[in-house]
Amino acid sequence: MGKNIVQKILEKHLVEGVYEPGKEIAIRIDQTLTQDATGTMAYLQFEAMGAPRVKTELSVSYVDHNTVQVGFENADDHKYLQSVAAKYGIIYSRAGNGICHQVHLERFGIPSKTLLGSDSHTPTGGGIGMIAIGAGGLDVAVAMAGGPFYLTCPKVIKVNLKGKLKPWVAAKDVVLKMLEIFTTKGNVGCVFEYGGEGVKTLSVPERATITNMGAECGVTTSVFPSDEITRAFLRAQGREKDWIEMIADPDANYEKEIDFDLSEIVPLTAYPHSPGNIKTVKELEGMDVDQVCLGSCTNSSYKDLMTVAHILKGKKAHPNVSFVIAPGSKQVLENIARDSGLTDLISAGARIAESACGFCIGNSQSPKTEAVSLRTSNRNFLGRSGTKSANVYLVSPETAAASVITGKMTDPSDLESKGIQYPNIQMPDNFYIDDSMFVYPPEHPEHIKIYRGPNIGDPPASLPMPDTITGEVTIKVEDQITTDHIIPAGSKMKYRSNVPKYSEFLFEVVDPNFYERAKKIRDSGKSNLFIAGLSYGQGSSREHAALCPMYMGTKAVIAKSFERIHTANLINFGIIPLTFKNDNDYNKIDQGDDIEIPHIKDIIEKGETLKVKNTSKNTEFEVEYNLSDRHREIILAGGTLAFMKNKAK
Ligand code: MIC
Ligand code: SF4
Repeated sequence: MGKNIVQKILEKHLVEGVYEPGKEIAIRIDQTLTQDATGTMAYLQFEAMGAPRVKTELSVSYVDHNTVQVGFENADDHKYLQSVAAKYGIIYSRAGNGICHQVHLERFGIPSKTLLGSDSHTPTGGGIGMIAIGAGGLDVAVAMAGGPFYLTCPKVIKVNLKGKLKPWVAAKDVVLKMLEIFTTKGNVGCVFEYGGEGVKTLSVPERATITNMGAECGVTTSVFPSDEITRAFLRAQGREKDWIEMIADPDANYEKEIDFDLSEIVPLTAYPHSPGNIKTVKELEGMDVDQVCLGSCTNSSYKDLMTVAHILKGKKAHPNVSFVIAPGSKQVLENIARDSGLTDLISAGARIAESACGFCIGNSQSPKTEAVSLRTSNRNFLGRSGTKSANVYLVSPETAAASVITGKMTDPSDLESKGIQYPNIQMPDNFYIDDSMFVYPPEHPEHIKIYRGPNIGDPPASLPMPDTITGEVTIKVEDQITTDHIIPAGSKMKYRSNVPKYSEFLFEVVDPNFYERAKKIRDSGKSNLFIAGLSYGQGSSREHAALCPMYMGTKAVIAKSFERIHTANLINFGIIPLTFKNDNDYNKIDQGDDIEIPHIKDIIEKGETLKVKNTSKNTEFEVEYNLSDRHREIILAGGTLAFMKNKAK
């Protein structure tokens, strides 16, 4: 039986277990990436592990999230990251060089390698034929120290692309269609592998848009073959030597296969407040638009920006629309400047923001109250834009451009009736390349002192699992609670290195009184317990969604189901993810109920049935835990760092 791409790459990197979907395996990681918002904690944890230098083939530390620098905190963190990178053999990508995923694709991605990144959109690298996976910072720190990455051996779903996109339809519309088909839940443990004749019609940045937003479906990663198109992209990046062919065998086996006709796709949008809420643009046509934001790691490539530049050439942004552009990288910005696209965009009235995450993470360009904001980014969760009452719609660059002109949600194919032809931008044969914003580590780092500003605190220590958990339900939440609900980013993100301060914002968007209540419960000696519905912990890789609850004394979360990265983060910080055996028990428990989980330590050790007592209601229900032996030991020790320390003794 032939092999698919996922199997080929994973088997080559396997260090523990056997390749069998559903079973835990461990793989060697060739490359890592971190970004500043998750990076500070990842490197503090890396330092705590005591490794003298990173052991990967390549590790890069990007600064792209917290670049607004209101106050000293961000700049302090940047300096810390730069000094750590120099000391431990990591390439440092300075603020202004661009968004980690876009830059990594351009300068470092290599087909058939493994990449682990402390950001959920690391699967962008799948566009170039890598197995690129998002994880919590602690898992990335372990990989940098030479440890393997543990994951559930994935079920591979083949997406057979045929046909060709029509003019005015984009890769963004393809992945929005994927979200309509697969939704944002129920895909944990799967990988999307793209194949078929249609693959040849998509450039690497288009493929990367599709793999990037696979994260919104909750899959472990998505991957495209590495073919002649990949080779041409690497050649244009001056890196043809990095190319290697990576295709599935003709008789490869898959868990499931779906056919996907590119020529049938029409412009789509994800309406508030989930990337899984899909409608056609036509259905919403005519809706007034207040803001249009172009950029983010999903759609900020040369092709994206040049397409918009050509559509807007000689046009002006509608007076009611605030039009913002954050180019994905310095390379993109420089190339569109050299090819005159930047002039057309500025002339149309674009507000040019830094090459960084910017608006996407809500740390700038928050829209007005109740605004309609059209964004080419990947997430439209409630409050993520920084304005809770705003309504964010995710769209393609083409739809964004059309709506900039009209001031209304507009299907871009309507532009033809206004005399605007589809630009059909081709990828350049050679990009203008300047790597001067990377700082390479010295060979002899002995003299380097790590800079620690007042914003940097030590990661809090966790406690082992107690014999019995005695706690109170601090909060009961519904289905599809994202990490943006659990701990907001945006303007609060500057406290990532200061866990006590950042914890004050837990669940802020859901319940502003959460922190005070949790503090009272913790100070009374009880544990804070959370109850949740389906797909808890969707979205980002931010480990603070587990780390801050750990700091508040949380030892267990009970949900109907969990998402992959968040599950791993909970375990890393000694919090046990429990699922209801009977989903109906969710309805029988309320916020404020006193809960006891008797003999939890003993029961987990023995792998026996776990029961939860609701002492307020005098009821009892069963919960399940799906832990490998290694997970079990980590949970009992109180988290991965404690587990590693115990092992080293
Ligand atoms: C996001 O898009 O939500 C982020 C901000 O990039 C996060 C990482 C973080 O919270 O720092 C992600 O996607 O993992
Ligand atoms: Fe940055 Fe947005 Fe991409 Fe996250 S999704 S890495 S915040 S651009």
